[in-house]
Amino acid sequence: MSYDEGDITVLEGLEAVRKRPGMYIGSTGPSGLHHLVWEVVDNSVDEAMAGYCSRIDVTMMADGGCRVNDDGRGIPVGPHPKNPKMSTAEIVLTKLHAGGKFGGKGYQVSGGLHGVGISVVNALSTRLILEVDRDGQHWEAEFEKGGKIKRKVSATGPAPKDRSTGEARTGTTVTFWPDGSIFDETEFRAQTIVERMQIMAFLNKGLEIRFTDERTSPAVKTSFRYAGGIIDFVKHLNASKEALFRKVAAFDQIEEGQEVEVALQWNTGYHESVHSFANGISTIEGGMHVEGFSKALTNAVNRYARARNLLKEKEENLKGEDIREGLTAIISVRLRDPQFEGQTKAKLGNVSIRSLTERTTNRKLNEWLEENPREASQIVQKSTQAARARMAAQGARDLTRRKSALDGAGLPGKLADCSSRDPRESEIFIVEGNSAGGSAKDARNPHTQAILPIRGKILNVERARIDKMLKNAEIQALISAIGAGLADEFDVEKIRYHKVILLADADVDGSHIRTLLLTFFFRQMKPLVEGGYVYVAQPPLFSTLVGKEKIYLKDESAKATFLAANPDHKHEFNRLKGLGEMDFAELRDTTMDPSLRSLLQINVEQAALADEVCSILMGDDVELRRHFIQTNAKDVRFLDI
Ligand code: 0RA
Repeated sequence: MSYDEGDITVLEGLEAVRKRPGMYIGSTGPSGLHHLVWEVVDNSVDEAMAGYCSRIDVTMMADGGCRVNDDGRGIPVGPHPKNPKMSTAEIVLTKLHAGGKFGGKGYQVSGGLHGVGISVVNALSTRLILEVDRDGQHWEAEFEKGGKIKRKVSATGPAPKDRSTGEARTGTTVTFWPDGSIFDETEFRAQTIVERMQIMAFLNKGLEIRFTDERTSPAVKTSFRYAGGIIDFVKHLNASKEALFRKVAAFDQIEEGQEVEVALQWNTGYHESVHSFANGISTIEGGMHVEGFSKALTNAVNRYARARNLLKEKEENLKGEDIREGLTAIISVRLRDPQFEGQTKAKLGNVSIRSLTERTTNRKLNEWLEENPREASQIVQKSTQAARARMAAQGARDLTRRKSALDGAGLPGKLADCSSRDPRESEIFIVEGNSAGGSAKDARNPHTQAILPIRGKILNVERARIDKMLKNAEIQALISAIGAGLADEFDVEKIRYHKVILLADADVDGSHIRTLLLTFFFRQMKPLVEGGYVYVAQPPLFSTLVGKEKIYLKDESAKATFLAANPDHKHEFNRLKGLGEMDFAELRDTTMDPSLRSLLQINVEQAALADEVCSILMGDDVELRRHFIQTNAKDVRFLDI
């Protein structure tokens, strides 16, 4: 085969991709590997956005390949206008930056890997097969070893006929096998792909995206198609929550090749869940589109509230954060040349989109509020409550701060503190119930071990507003004993103990209180969990005598192991009752003495799970609760450690 000048620059281009794959796909880890799939799918999505494609099939093949098939017009196969010796399709697959945007009139905007094109996928594959149905013919080409052409584009027969219309079909199929000498791993993860395909289907109204995993037997099939687009996305996100009202507000606007689409609905919860996208790429750091939206939302709701006298003249404006409490929103924009900025390149920097999003939201949301007065007043009411809670919380925080300023005077009465002032050697036991607290005080080492008894079940912090939570005596005692503030103001440098140990019974109530406390730490003192300062004590269930020595066995399985190892054991097993009933020696030897006890260090995943369990178990949605307990029975029990 002879190469002309054009061919040589092509090979040099793809060689550059192989030399520095990170420059094109971010990394050679799992994220980079999946980027290959996104790139190919994005090309089909572009074809759908242009109005010519209604279905995309993504298949993970048993031999490790990935196939993406669409029913678009098919990549043009004829000679390329600027290089008539080559097929356009061949150029698309071998030349960098020759994606769908050449020729001018192709696409207005494009997703893609910020536009790197399928040639990057070809460069990073050991083999790639292109099939095109177009002009009544079926065309094929094959590439190997990082994009070298093996079979030139040629017609291999007629295009298959559409079953219902009898007409020749059109479309593109790209099948590729990622190069194991480039990627750390070449195995695609089904869940990663399914999640992304669902989001793509939400963002592209009416587009059907099907996923088949042929690596399992039988093959697993999933399919997504949303007639409502991002309206369905918002409904989906709110499905497990209680919506404030049924309607979803939605609007869009196209202007000078830029497009913005917004859908929003409130739920009765307190979290803000605003998701934004630019050309189908998630912008988790937000950016100009989110700024414009937030500003206009705050403005529109305040203006409405003033006009209807729902907000009195002397009252302050509602703050953005008050209005966004319980808000679920999708902001999706499309633009020609997206600028991704920020630490993880996930923040949209294009200033022009801020103005479009802001103007559109202002005008359309205003109209929506006028047309939906019942819902509008519910929004204002919820925002007003949030504002009140915010002011009350500020008051409560100021109070805690003043108290701790009085040097130690803020320590709760119930706390039996340790005498050491060195946090590194100090421990605090948070003990369920006063009687258990009493035994623990007897069993402790008063120099390094502090005891804080707490009574009954503390408030469920997930569902209570922060102001209510701060009024709770148990929570107040906890905050001042730990001594490092809370939420945004929590300063892990100030914690008074490097071990915060939860000590509760091994029964259902004990498990419940542990879950609640972990939720509180996860939500309000996250660095405490992240730093590994939170522990769960694990008092044993059994004791028995070996000669004169009392030994302890953690649970049924430890008991079984012990019996298997000591078949002649004659002594009875004593089932230890609740903490309150352990005598002081039992408590000391099993739970408090650092050389004998067993502690479980809690990590963020465990705390997050507790938080999730809490929010679902305490939620109002009975169906969801039942479903969760059924499907996660193991995890719920996991919290019974
Ligand atoms: C360039 C021009 C045209 C279509 C495409 C590219 C195209 C590319 C891909 C990649 C995957 N699926 C695709 N479908 C189409 C338009 C050609 C025309 O005018 O017919």
